Amino acid sequence: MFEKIVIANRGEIALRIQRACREMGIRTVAIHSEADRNLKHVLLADESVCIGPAPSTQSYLNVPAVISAAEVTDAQAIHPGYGFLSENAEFAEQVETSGFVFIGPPPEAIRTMGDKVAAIEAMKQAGVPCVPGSDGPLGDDPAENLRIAERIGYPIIIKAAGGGGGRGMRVVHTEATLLDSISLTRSEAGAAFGNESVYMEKYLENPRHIEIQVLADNHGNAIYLGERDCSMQRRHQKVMEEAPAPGITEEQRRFIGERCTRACREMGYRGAGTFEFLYENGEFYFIEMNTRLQVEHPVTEMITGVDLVREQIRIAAGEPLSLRQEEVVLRGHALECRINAEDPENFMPSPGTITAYHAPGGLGVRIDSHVYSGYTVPPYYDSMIGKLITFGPTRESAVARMRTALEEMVVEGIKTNIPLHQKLCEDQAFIEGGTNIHYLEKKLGL
Ligand code: MV4
Repeated sequence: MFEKIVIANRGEIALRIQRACREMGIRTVAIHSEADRNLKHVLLADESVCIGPAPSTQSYLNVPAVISAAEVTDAQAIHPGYGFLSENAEFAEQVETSGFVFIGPPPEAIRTMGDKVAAIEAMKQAGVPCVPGSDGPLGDDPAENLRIAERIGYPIIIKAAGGGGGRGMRVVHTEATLLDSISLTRSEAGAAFGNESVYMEKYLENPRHIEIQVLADNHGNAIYLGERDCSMQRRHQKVMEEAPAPGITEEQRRFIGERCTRACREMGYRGAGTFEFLYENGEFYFIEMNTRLQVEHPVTEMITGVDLVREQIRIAAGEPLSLRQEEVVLRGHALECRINAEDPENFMPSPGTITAYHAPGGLGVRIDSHVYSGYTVPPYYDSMIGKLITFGPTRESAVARMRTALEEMVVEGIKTNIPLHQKLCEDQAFIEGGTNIHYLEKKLGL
């Protein structure tokens, strides 16, 4: 096992990774920007290295600076967390050519999944259900593109192969606007991702967003750890997540889970991964794969009892998965509210000093947060200041515990979206469960 790991991230996830390392007897190196000297995990780290100025392009995204930190501290591995360099295949490759272990999938898997056309092709090969579409990038023949759209049936969606997470897409309702929309999406994709490749899919009008968590090791083992429902979102930012997804049967879970793990084995995937699906009328349709640990991983941990960060580290060190598929047992229900430093009315970021902080607690309440009284939320990064996770034997009990915990939680000095979460916890459609990806935006009147 590794003796020392560099945590190439900040905030709550850096602390989450540090906690896993501590439990495993691994020393931690915190790397941080000039704005992050007072981060909780930096103060708790065995060693810390300042790698640059506040803007992330000059610190957390600076590949040579991150790798140098591993060199000067004589660490063996680098955990990228989520965001920043976590899905950068060139970074993963450079970590490995510099003689360190990248705690994540092989660079080649990151690269394949970063190209959405290649990702869909790999999934179709492995028998993972995908959205009916162009089966490859669109060419330049207008007549052919009109024929493809006709075959799929309107509405269709044009997506950039280099996009993902809601960037570089356009919905087309009639053939009148198809060719212009393809041209527009192409040029935007070229500018944004340096890749003009675009593809077409049937546009699903009212889907839910359900994702499958997988783990795969270096010994040919791959397991699925159930699903998460991430449909409660605004402008592609998830607001609340839960596991399991309301209404998904054991049969559906096994059907889709087995296809995901088969895909992992066929691709030689290694590490933690998430298969993202749209779910509509009882069917799953693959859209993208995330090759990193995700923000919402705790809801899966709560219902499975599996420490996903620990498994990531074990896998990267060449150890086998610590459990088999038959040992994955889903129990109870978990919810996660993302707590953001933002105005609950207009969603504007609200950085500043936290003058008072009281975390809720009790049975089935988990807080993953790096903040404390006196901590100043810097304006440079994501506005998420923590995650409030509740667990209970039933969805109802998890919701009741969430209401109690939100009421108990105190964050003063900055604005937070806690009032929004409180409203959601009283919302009849949320309480029933199973709302689609448009529900929150409609409720907010957007
Ligand atoms: C779609 C879709 C409907 N039909 N694809 C947006 C983010 C990216 N991961 C894929 N996205 C979508 N792809 C087809 N064929 C609707 C969305 C979508 C969405 C998906 C998941 C979560 C939130 C979303 C919000 C708007 C649109």
